[in-house]
Formats: sequence, C-alpha cells, structure tokens
Amino acid sequence: MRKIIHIDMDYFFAQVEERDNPSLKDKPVGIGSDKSRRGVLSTCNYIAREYGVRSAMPTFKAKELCPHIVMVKPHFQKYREASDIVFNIFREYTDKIQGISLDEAYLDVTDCEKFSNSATLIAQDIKKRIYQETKLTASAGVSYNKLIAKIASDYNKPNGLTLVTPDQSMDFIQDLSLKEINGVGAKTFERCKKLGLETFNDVRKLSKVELENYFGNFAETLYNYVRGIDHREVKSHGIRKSVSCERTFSEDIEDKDTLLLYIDDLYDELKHRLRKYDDREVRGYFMKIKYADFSVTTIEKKFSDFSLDHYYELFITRWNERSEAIRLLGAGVRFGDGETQQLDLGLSS
Ligand code: TTP
Ligand code: MG
Ligand code: MG
Repeated sequence: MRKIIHIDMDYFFAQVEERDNPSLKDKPVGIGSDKSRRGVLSTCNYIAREYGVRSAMPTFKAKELCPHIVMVKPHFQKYREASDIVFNIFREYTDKIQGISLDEAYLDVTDCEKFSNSATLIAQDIKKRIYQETKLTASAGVSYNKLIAKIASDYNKPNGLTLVTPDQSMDFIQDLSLKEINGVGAKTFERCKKLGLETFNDVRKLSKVELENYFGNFAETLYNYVRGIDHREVKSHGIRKSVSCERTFSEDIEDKDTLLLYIDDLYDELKHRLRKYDDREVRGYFMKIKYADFSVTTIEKKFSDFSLDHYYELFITRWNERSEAIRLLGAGVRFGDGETQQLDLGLSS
C-alpha cells in the first residue's frame, strides 16, 4: 500500500498578500486587476468566499456580490518565491514530488523514513515547516492514493490535515459529488446528472458494461475511482513544457493577409487547447514558421498577456525580415517548470 500526501496552500495568492499587509486580514480580499472591465479574480480569501466570490469570477461580478471587497493586484514574483520555498521543503521528505501548480503537489512518501514512516506525522511536519519558513498555511490530505489524498486535502480547508485510511475510504467517498474527481469537468458532470448520477455511490451501482456504454474510455477509471481505487503514480517528471498548434498548408502561401487569417485560426485553436492547462503558468509565447525551402524559424517572446495581437506582432516582425512562401505556421505558449502558478489567460472571455 502506498502513502500519498496531497498538499495545497490555502487561498494562496490572497494569503501571501494578507501576510504582507496584515490590515487586509479582517476584510474580504480579491486578487486581480481592478482596472480592466474584463478582469477576473485569480482567487480570494475566505471572507470573500462567504459572499459567494470565487476564483475566475469577473471582477465586476465579485463587486456585485461583495461591494466592499478589497482588490489587490497580483505579485507573481512573491508567489513564486513562496512556492520555491515550499517545494524545497517537500524535497526534504521525498524525491517523488508531482507539482500540479505553484501551490499544489502530490508527494509519495512510501519510502520516507522520517517519523517512523508515519505519513500523518510527515504531513504535519511539512505543514509546520511551511509555516515556519513562509508564514503561510497549507492543507494536507493523507491517503493510499492520489484520488483520495486530493479530496482529503480539500476536506478541511484552511489549515487542515485529513487522513483517510483504506478502511475509511468507502465511507469517506460514497456521498461525495462526482465533481470532486479530476477529469469530471462541468460538461461531464452535466451528463452524469442527466443519467441520474451525482455521487460516487450512484456510479457504484452501475456495472462495468453500463459504464462503458455511458463513458467509453473513462469507464474503467471511473469504475475504480468510485471504489476508492486509483493506480496513478506520483509522476515527478514529464511535465509538459509547452502547448502549440500547427498548420501545414496544402500549397505554400505567400500572401500576408491569408497567413494572418491562418494565425487567427491557430490562435482560436490554441486558446481552446489551453483550457486544459489553466493551472499552468505561461512564461512565453512563440510562433514557428517553416518556409517553402523547409528551413524553420521560431520567434519567441516573454509572456505579458495572451492575445492575438502578440502573435500578429511576432509574425509581422519576422515577415518584414523575410517575406517568402511559407508551408507551415505554428503558434504556441511555453509553460513554467511545473511548480508554477496560474494566470488569467482571458480564456473565460
Ligand atoms: P487554488 O489552490 O485552486 O486556490 P487557492 O489556493 O486560492 O484557494 P484554496 O484554499 O481553495 O486552495 O489555486 C492556487 C492559486 O492559483 C490561487 O491562489 C490563484 C491561482 N489561480 C488562478 O490564478 N486562477 C484560477 O482560476 C485558480 C483556480 C487559481
Ligand atoms: Mg490552494
Ligand atoms: Mg491549488
């Protein structure tokens, strides 16, 4: 049996801001730009959540729900620094660390010898060390697999520590909403509801064959999950470094306006694909161009904000240097190293 800890910092960006400005502590606080009408909140503190304010909510909506919310501009550098300290603490316990975002990771402590290999004591100690070194609280879930450890870390936020042992796990999960499962997004959940499936227990009543009819490839996983079974490893490597989309044209294109239209297209597709990675920090954006003679060039810039204009700009800069027939165009973004933060990509617009 493995020993997995899932750690997630509490209202991370907002907690860092509170730490550095204690006058915020008794007020509802949202993190995000106050200026742009289209802005959304990265997160908010727990006082703001009492008003129904949530991550990714448009700022104007948050202000409707909570007119006295204090908006604070994000300071990503600070979040990254805090995150680096936290991840360095993790390394004192194990190498098997899977960073999910700046504030969240899975640790496999099956082979950790500290505290006589008690995962609960290890988690407690990690929380203590995090607080000592950053003055920030985290919540931890301790269990025998990733699925349950993650749900457990969310169970008693903030500053919680929840252990779920194998013999407790069925009681723990049976009435949970299927939404708690990574991979059951809003769409899948709607489909489940239409089938009369809302909780783990509802799904447990179905046979494998029935599940296969409803969920295809996802059936086996789901069948296991609702029984508290999850074989996924804590993967310390192989985090995706970039996402991009490409078009190879059936005929080389030399007309600038046509190429710009293809960039529109690529941008839309990229934006769509990035929805899956909304927990990753975008560090840069790039374009790839392959010319008719098969020579390839990549143009790249640091991330400021995600917009079509930046891709136009990259392209035109290059086009002014070399305007020749093109056989392939690509557009992409580069992510940080996995121990990263989330950014507003404007994907909700
Ligand atoms: P989360 O861990 O999802 O949220 P949180 O730490 O703010 O609150 P909780 O106590 O419930 O864990 O995300 C971590 C940080 O990532 C969050 O502080 C801000 C950022 N973030 C975004 O920028 N956009 C988002 O949509 C989400 C969900 C998070
Ligand atoms: Mg968090
Ligand atoms: Mg998180």
